[in-house]
Amino acid sequence: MPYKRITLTHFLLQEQRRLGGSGSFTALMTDIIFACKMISHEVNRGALAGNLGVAGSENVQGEEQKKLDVLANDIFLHMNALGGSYAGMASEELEDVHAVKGAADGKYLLLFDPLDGSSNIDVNISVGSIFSILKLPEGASTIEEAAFLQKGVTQVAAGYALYGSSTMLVLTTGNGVNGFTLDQNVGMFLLTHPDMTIPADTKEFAINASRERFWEPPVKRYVDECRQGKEGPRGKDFNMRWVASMVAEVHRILCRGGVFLYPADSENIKKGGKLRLMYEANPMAFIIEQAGGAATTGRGRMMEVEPTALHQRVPVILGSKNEVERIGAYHAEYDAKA
Ligand code: P6P
Repeated sequence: MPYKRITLTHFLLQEQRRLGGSGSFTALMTDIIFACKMISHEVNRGALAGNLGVAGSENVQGEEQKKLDVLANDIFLHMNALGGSYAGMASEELEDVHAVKGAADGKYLLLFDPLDGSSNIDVNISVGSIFSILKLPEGASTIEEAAFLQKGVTQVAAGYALYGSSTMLVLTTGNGVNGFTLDQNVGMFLLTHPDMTIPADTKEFAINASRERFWEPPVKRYVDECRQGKEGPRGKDFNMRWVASMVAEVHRILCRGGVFLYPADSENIKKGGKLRLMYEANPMAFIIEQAGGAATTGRGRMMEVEPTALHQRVPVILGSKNEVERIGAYHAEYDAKA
């Protein structure tokens, strides 16, 4: 019975009482919740609202922006400035950090990818928003890039909204992972996936196989062994998935296990990899670890990477713990022989 479920707002209030919080954390999330609801509405209207297609501009990554990329970014910036919790924000869509005017008591920083996977929008495949919350460093008087360059282990909270067959918001505050589904009729996120946990083993891997010619040998070894199935060294058959929307891949892994790889390769290594550390890899790593999985660069824990630039890219390997550790071992064996 839907009215028997707990709302995200009540869940946050319970968390706040449990943690003895002052209430600022619930306020932090309130703005994000509003932003995700508004983006969900715009994504769901799609062509009817003239929201499909390109915006005719490029972002800081040199990627062509979709209309919904720009709209989602504007929604995140506007809604999350209203509550006064955030002293500053950083977005995949903005070159520089964004100081929030008038946020005198803003103690937090918000980093986000407002619409991840936007190449899927025009073909009606799931997209999502990813967010990460950091504390404003003590004594930071102005909002500069340096204030945002904190390791993933310092995150206060992280989450994503998935605009799929249903709209879901998945969140961790460092005490496990919980999933909430948006009831469009009453406009509330309701707890539907409490204490999400990733199985340590899996038979499903996700990688963009069109890049095989660029892969490093340890990645090629791992994927080849999976493809050999039960006749091969793994002794079991594997399935492959690739949605080209990280939020959708991570959600699938949270729901049924799996491993996601976007490794550094001979073509993207010049840029450090494909995915961005601060607002894609780190928030997803926090969520994955809190659900009992693992998240690495292939050569070290993701959340221990020392950031050097706001938009820096990293190799990403995350998901079922035993698979991620196996891939790490293959990298270590390879490096030892190099
Ligand atoms: P490719 C989307 O652009 C994204 O940042 C991730 O969401 C996704 O996993 C990846 O890039 C897809 O990359 O090379 O398959 O287009």
